[in-house]
Amino acid sequence: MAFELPALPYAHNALAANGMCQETLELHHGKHHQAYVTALNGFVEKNDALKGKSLEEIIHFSYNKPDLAPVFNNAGQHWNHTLFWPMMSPNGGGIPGALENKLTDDFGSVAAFKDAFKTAGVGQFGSGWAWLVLAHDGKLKITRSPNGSNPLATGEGKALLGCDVWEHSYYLDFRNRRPDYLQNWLDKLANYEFAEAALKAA
Ligand code: MN3
Repeated sequence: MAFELPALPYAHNALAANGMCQETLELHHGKHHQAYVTALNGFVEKNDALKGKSLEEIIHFSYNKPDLAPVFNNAGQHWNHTLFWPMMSPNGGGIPGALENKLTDDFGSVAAFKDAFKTAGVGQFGSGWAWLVLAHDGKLKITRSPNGSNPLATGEGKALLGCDVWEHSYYLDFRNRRPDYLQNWLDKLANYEFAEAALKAA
């Protein structure tokens, strides 16, 4: 079974009023994410060791193996983007009560959580991701990862929110202003309902 591009959970113009325009989503989903899926399928076709493995299995199998770096990067990016779309919402930015309590317990305040997340995203040199994860000790934690890596690969915990800080994610809307993109993402785009549901399911 070849991997497939998942449908966007909203229209391409649904996030425009919140700071992510239609053209960004058309290119990011239809071209960038599709390219990762196509490349990954090409690698699987040529490598019997990858055939029949789930996406998660391929990520674990290829992590930290230099000869499989292109496989890892494309598999990781397929996993990351599959989560990224539902981690945003046209009604984003509102933090439900249980998650707000947990953020306050573990970071001191919602503002401190946002500052830490933003710092991670700004501090990721070059391309990558900023994450809110539920770590193995039961605490929420901020991590960042380069390129196609993610908390699944590193074992840092369960991803509750992930923000793509590759330039293709924000350049049309924010040009070079990554800090402004991250602040807007946290305030208006992030789907905290998704994060709370993932927290409760953990
Ligand atoms: Mn991307």
